[in-house]
Amino acid sequence: MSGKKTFFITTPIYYPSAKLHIGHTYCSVAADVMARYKRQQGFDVMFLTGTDEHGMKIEKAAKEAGKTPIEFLDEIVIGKGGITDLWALMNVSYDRFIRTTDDYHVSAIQKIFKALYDRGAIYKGNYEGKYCVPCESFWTEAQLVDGKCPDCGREVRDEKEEAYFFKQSEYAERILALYKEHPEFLQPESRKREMISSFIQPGLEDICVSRTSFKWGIPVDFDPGHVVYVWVDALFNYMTALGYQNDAHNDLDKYWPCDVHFVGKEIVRFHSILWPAMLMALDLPLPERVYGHGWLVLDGAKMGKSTGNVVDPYVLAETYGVDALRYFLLAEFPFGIDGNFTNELLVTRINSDLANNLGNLVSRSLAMADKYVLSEKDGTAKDLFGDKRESYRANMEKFAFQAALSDVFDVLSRANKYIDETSPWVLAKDDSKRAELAGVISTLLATIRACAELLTPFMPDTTAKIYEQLDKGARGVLFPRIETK
Ligand code: ME8
Repeated sequence: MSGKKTFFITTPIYYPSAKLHIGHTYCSVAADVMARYKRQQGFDVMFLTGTDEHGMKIEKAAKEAGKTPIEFLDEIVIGKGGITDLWALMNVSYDRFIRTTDDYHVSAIQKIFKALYDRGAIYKGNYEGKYCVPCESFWTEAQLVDGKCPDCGREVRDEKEEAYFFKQSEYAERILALYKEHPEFLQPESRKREMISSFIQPGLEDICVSRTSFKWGIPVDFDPGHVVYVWVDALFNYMTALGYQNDAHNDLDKYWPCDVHFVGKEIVRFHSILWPAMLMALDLPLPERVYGHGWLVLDGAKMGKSTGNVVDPYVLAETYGVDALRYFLLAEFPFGIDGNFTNELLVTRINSDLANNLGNLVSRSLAMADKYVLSEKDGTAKDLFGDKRESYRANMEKFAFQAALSDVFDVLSRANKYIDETSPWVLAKDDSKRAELAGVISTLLATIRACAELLTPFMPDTTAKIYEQLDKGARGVLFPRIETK
C-alpha cells in the first residue's frame, strides 16, 4: 500500500449514440476537472468512464444501419470522431474506460445476477406495465405524464412477459435511513426531496430486471432467453471496472467505495435508489456520494437524441478552442441546475473573462516585465488573494465549479485593477521607485502563477502556456477576442 489517499470518481457510462452533443461533454468535463484537482492535491485518482452498450435501442439502431451491434458500437465508441476521440479532444483524462460489452464485465454481471438470485433478492414473475422503448424504462401509470414517458415525453406501450424482479420494495426504509444518516449521499439537496416525494413516499415497487423480448443484452446464464435489464448491467460497471467478480482488474479494495458518481438529473433515481438497494442486497459498501447535475438546455428543452436539438462539441471546440469551451461549461452555469446554452453567452464569456481579464492581465504583466527588465524574483510579492484561496478550495470540495472559478477570476480582476492603481509606467520613470516597481511586477507575476495553478484543472492547455510564458520566455496571445457584429 502506498498510503496515498485515493479518490474514485465516475461519469455515467454513455449510450453510444451517433449524435454526441455538448450535453454529454458537460458531465465528462466536470468529472475531469475534479479528477485533475484531486491529482493536483496528491490523491491517487481513479477516474472511470465508458459506454453502456446493451439494450433494445442499440439492437434496433444497428439493424437500421445494416450492421451487427458490435460493428455499429465500435464505430461510435472507438471509431474516428467517436466517443473516445471526443474525450481525447476535450482533454478528458480518464484512468479507465469500460465498455459493457467487454468480456470481463459480461461474465461478472452474470455472476452478480446469480448472486442476487441466490440470495432471494431476485425472483421470477410476470411483468405487465408501461415501457418506454427509447429510454428502456418501465413506468407505473402514476408516473406517466399525460400518459407518456416522464423522461422523454414519448409514447409508452403495454408490455407483458415472464421476467425476473428485484425486490426494490424491501429497501424503502433503508434508503430513507441512508439519506438521513448520510445527508451528503445525494446532492444537491433538491434531488433528495424529489426522490423521496416522487419515488419513495408513493411506495417503491419491485423492478423488472430481465427481458425476453430482445437479444442484445447479457444473457441470464441460468435461464436462457432472458437478458439482464440494462440498468443492472450498467450500474455494476462502477465495480466490475475495478475487478469485482472478475480478474481483469484488481483495484476494488483500493478504490471502492466510490467517492462520487456524477450523473445527470434524470438518472439520479437509478443511482440513489436502485443502485444502493442492489448493493445492500449483496452486503456491499455504498458509494459515498451521488451528485445529480443539471442539463444543458436549448430554449428550455434538453439537448439530445430525443429532441434532435444538438450542439456539436467538435464544431464548438474547433471554433472557440477546447479550454474556452471547458471553461464556459463550468463558469456559466451552476453545476446543480439546468443551464440554457447559447452561442452569445459563450462568446461573451470568452471575451470578458478569458480575453479581457485573464489574457490581458498576462500580456500586460509580461510586457511590463520585459520592458522594465524585471522578473518575479526581483521584488517581494504582495498577496492579492485575501480569502479567495480558501473559498476556492471549499467550493471545489462541494463541486461548486462556478463559484470556484469566480474566486479565481475575482483575483484576476483585482490584479488588473492593481496595475491601474500602481501605475508601473509612472514608477518606471523614477529611479528611486525601482524597488517599488519590482514589487509590483513580482506581485503580478506571482498572482498569475498562483491563479494558473487553481485554473489548471479547468484549462490545462492554457495554464501550460501561461507557465511557458512565465518561465520559458514564450510570448503570445492566450485568447483572441471574438468579434461580434
Ligand atoms: O443515461 N445536459 O446514458 P446517456 C447535461 N447509459 N447532461 C446531459 C445532457 C444534457 N443536455 N444530455 C445527456 C445514460 N446528458 C445511461 C447511464 S450509468 C450507470 C448509465 C447526460 O448517454 C445525462 O444526464 O443517455 C447522463 O448523465 C449522461 O449524459 C449519459 O446519458
